[in-house]
Amino acid sequence: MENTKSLAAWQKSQQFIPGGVNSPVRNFSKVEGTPRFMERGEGSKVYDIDGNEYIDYLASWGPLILGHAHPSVVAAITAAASRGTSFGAPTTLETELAAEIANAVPSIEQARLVNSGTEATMSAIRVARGYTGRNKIIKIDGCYHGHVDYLLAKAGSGVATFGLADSGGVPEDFARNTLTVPFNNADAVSKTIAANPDEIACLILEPIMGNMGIIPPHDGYLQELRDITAAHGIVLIFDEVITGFRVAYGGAQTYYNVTPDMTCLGKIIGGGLPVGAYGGKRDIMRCVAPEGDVYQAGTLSGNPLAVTAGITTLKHLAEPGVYEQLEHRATVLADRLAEATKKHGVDAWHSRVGSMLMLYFTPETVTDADGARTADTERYRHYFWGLLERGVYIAPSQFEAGFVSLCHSEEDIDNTVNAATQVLAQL
Ligand code: HOZ
Repeated sequence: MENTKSLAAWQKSQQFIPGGVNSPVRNFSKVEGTPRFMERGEGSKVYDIDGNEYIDYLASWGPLILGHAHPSVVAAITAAASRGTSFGAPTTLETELAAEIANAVPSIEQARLVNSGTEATMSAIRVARGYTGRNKIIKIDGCYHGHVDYLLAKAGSGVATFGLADSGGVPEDFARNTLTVPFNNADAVSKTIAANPDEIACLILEPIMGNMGIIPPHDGYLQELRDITAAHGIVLIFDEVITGFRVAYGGAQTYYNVTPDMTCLGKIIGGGLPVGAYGGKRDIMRCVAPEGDVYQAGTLSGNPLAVTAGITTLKHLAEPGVYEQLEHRATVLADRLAEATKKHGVDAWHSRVGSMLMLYFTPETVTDADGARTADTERYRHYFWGLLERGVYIAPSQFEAGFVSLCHSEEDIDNTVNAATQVLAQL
């Protein structure tokens, strides 16, 4: 496969951008090779600057549930741009998006729109601390909540990909109030609360882990967390930046029927443009300035282009049958990949919830971050390159997720399974 233009582009980008990329895992260093520089996307496909076509399961790391350059999203953004790209003053579009989010997500009565998932989690935790008057927080080993200083302790995604315990540049004092426990272990949460009585402001987690591959919660785990946190006046925050509007219109909290106190969103609600949101019940959200004393602000927050892309995307997702179609396509893909690994005697654990999936190269069932860390990343590297060379683009890390969009056709799934079967035969 031709990649001379990507190679030249990467050599140049490395002169001016650290690692040549604006987000670490894009750099391909853990799968060793040249990152592909993308030129355009259309539906289920992306095209790099050398003219190669790929069936895309990265989906810009989750937002593109409608596929690339969806015509109505593009038309809506174009029309919005012609009216002005930013006002720094309220627009009715922002209320429309916040209202639709409140309508869809059980825990949200009010939401603040921000520019990224990182801003959403950082702000939600500040609100939880302001609301409770407590400092400590509990996070889950392997959950990734963006690059907030004190949330980089035992984080997933790029931090896990690069094998970092945490991040440089974060003073120990900043992370002192972050207590970490394993996923799918409610006892560990109870013990941590018991050891820190009346000191925990919030427990934040991805209800389905999506930054160590895909790790679903055990039956009853989220409800146990709900009960424990409620009993101790601790704010339960679901980071649904990945799962929001992905596994169900109302997110994982609808899928599992467990309602947290606060929710963080991003990705899909921006339809491929930068947006995040955090929200909760009114008695918590009234802590936010100017009503309350918890400060949070942003020049481009509620940006009309991003909000328009989000509203248009949500309108499509609200149509009947959408989530059934996603579930069906993803199930067929995951089942056929499982058959292929079995046929070729490759030890693999296939994880899937809705249209999110990951294949781990391990014979064990993965139930937490430690389990995910046992996966054979060298095998994943071979699998990744084998697929890329056959025109299938998946995350360049075992510790990320794959996404099926509404644009993936049966032919795409067939071609993907055929490519994977060839690669697995050679592993
Ligand atoms: N940490 C992000 C995915 N989990 C990576 C985002 C990106 O590189 O675009």
